[in-house]
Amino acid sequence: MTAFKVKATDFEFDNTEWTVPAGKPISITLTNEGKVQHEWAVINLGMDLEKGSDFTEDHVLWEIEKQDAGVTVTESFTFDTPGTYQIVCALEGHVDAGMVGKLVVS
Ligand SMILES: [Cu+2]
Repeated sequence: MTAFKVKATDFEFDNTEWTVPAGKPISITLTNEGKVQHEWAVINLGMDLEKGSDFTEDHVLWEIEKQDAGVTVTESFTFDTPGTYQIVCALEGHVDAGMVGKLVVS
């Protein structure tokens, strides 16, 4: 299984681009090294946010839900459709503070 790790701090991810194969389960480990809650959400293709206030739950293809400070979780998901997906932490103010990235599924 393809696996990668993401560290979230206040207010960025330790990487801003990840590349994974389509159609295979991907294991993603999120560690929150910040002082406030963070999440790692994959936005549906064609629905990229320009600003955080544009966000609704309808934007989310899949996410590792918000985690408390100090917590590490591992979850897995299969991305069936190739494309470049926007990644955000959609908690209020975090997109605009810089918690964005992209996931390339190829
Ligand atoms: Cu955040």
